[in-house]
Amino acid sequence: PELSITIAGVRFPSCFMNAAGARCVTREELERLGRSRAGAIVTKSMTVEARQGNPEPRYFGFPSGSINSMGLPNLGYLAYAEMIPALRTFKKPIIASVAGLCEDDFLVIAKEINASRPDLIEVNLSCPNIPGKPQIGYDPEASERLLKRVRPLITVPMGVKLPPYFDPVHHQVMAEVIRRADVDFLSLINSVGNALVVDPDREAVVIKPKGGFGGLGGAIIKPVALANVRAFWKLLEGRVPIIGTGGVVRGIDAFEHMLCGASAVQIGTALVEEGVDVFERLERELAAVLAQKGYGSVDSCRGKLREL
Ligand code: FMN
Repeated sequence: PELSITIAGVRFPSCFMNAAGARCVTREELERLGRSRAGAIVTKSMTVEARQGNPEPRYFGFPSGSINSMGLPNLGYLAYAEMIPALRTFKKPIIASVAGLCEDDFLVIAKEINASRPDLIEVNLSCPNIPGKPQIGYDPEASERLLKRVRPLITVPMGVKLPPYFDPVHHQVMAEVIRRADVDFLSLINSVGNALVVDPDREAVVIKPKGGFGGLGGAIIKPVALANVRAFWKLLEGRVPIIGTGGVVRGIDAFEHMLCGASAVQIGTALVEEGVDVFERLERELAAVLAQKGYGSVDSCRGKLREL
């Protein structure tokens, strides 16, 4: 079966790629993704200044998922802008993930990173906004204002990475924001925020920052991710391509994302846990699922989820 796909006119040699933040911070990690079977190279979400991130331990993996509070450790946008031309030699799309600690940061980074010509830009709205206000993605007015300001600065396809929503009204409101903002693709979902994992033996939290609170990833979040992919697919009538992210651990998980409407999938926790060999395994597993079900390509099963 054909596992290559196209998003916003850009061809991806495989529908599997890393999720922003998973083994994609340093030049060495980005080059390893380049040499791997990954269908794209997605950068760590970049901020204006380089950041060390939060104190360790700040990531903890357990059998059904992961929790993290990394604090956006990254090299700063100038380092990624310099690196992107060299990463082109790997002949796969490069997606620059843009973050910011305030709205104006996004504009500074978007302008400069756009000039370094990544193939696509993913604007990460799961970022802090004004203290006392929720992350930008949970503030529809702030999201719309930001996207309207950043859109004219970006000449490559612009995607938006959203946090999970848990209420149909929130899906509707954000789908309207996306519709009005001329967005070329969506990445859904970021980690399920502000969870708490407890180790009963040690009677303790498992990560150091924020008293143990952090974002969940991995198998346990798959139903939340699928719900968000499906909700936005339906609300936007399949007109905005979606990269499904959340709980893809086996090939069958990717197939479920595609049934819900995803064109491609990103791998976070499973990549952190398994390393870049995960891509070859996922391709093999998805190819077997598609072949067994008689689908000739990823494209042919997209959105085909049956309702009862
Ligand atoms: N998402 C972003 O948009 N930007 C980031 O910089 C980022 N850093 C992450 C770092 C780690 C260690 C992990 C585990 C996740 C990070 N995420 C980040 C969220 C992932 O991209 C992904 O949305 C989430 O983990 C769900 O996917 P999963 O179930 O495959 O882990």
